[in-house]
Amino acid sequence: MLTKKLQDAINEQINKEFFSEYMYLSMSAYLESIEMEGFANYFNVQAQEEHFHAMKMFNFVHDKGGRVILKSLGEPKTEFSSVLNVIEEALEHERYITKSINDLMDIAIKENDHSVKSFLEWYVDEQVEEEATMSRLIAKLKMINGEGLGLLTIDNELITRKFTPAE
Ligand code: OFO
Repeated sequence: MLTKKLQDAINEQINKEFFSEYMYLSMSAYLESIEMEGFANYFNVQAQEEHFHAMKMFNFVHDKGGRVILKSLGEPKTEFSSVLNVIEEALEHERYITKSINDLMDIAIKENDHSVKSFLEWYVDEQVEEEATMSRLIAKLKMINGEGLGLLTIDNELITRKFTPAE
């Protein structure tokens, strides 16, 4: 069983993970609109990862005999000023999600629920990866001033990214 407090907090996090999916799809759509096919693919895969994050929690709540309550998703931003601007906003979002996962872990610790703590470890580790990936992309984009042949080269590299569910 989950305490009401933990169940509510996990449901909030499920909503944030689904919103992340929606937000990254919106970024992907913007990138398609400016012919950045590789970056669009990158965020399409990112959206699939967020769906996986949300569903992993969704299934966990059920495994614990809890109740998932889905809420409405906010409207994602649709316009950006550049590819670099997209990635910077994505990194800012991932930092917000990291804080949210940490806050959730704090509740699990206070409620002394070891199974939730163990479950959330995966998300704690995943957030390190999420932030690192975005930071590296930002660094590369800054090296090439976010434009020209360098931008096309990175765009070409990102076209091969595929979704591989991590356990
Ligand atoms: Fe689910 O990690 Fe990104 O938001």
